[in-house]
Amino acid sequence: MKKWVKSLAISLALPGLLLMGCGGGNGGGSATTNAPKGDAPAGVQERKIKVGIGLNEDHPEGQGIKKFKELVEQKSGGKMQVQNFFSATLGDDQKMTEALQGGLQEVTVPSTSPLVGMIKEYGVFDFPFIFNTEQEAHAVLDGPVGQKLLDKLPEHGLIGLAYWENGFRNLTNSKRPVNTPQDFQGIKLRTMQNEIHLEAFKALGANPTPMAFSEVFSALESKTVDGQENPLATIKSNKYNEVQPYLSLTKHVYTPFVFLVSKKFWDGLSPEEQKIMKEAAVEAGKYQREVNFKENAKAVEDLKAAGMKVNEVSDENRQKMKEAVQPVIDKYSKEIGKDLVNEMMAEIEKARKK
Ligand code: KDG
Repeated sequence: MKKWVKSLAISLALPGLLLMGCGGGNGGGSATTNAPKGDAPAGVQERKIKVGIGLNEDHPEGQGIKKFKELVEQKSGGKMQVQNFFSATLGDDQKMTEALQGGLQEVTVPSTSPLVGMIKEYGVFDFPFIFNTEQEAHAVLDGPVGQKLLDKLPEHGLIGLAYWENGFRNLTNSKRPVNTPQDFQGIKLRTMQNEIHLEAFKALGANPTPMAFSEVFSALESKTVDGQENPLATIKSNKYNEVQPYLSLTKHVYTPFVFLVSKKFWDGLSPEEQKIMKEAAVEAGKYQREVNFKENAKAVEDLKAAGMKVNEVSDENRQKMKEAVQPVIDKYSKEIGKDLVNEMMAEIEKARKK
């Protein structure tokens, strides 16, 4: 595996808008640039906040937690100090989420997919081919459906403050371009640890293997698996082009990130400190979505320039893929609850009409 230079976290931030529900390695070292301690608002005391993500500092999510750091330190007069850790320095999503539940870490921002073992309703975001645009996804996440799912976190020792954006997932592999469902046949595919993804790719004829994100590059390099699927910004940031000749623009699933805070930590904060955390998470999330959209828009050309053979999947073939996975969507719609699924589909339809 190419040695990554795990750089130190130095965060950036800008003030933004407050939206309800909208919604990564410094080599283990702490940020070397902390906002100077100024006049802290009343009700704010010295706090240390460890933020860990699986993605790299150069990824839009890394940019997002750097912005979060600056916003929190700015709003608290430097009293609330954020320490960012990138590239799974603090462990993979599951380990960091458990660390929040145990009060050993304060913040992580994983995809919602690994949470479905704990909260099955998050599986609605793993249904393939239900969103056509980021705007549709934001309408669901920032509306009543997204909030209902955030409301299920506290009973698991977690507080969800905002949804950030991982984005539309695309397929890379070392075997062939994938245009039709038949092209998936026999591809050993790494997936997130999420049963809907596993069953959907089996229905398409692939041979899926669940695996933590931090193990993906070495599994591709050693040919343990033939392929993986992730948003373009992740494919680029993690240099999958070095071990994956083919990129197929399937846009098969839109994955959100969810900004998680340890409930043990959260419950010890004053109302003023909680307000600072919430505003910073939402404002940084708005910024992160913008950065992510721009990065994903330019990543295809960058990955082509890096040598990947890129194929667009036609609408007709995406429809055939959707038909192949429909039985999986039907099965999990029943398991999750048709009311929530129907509410989400209605939100999508409403967004489409705008
Ligand atoms: O910590 C990084 C993961 O949350 C995110 O990249 C998940 O998309 C993901 C994957 O493929 O594991």
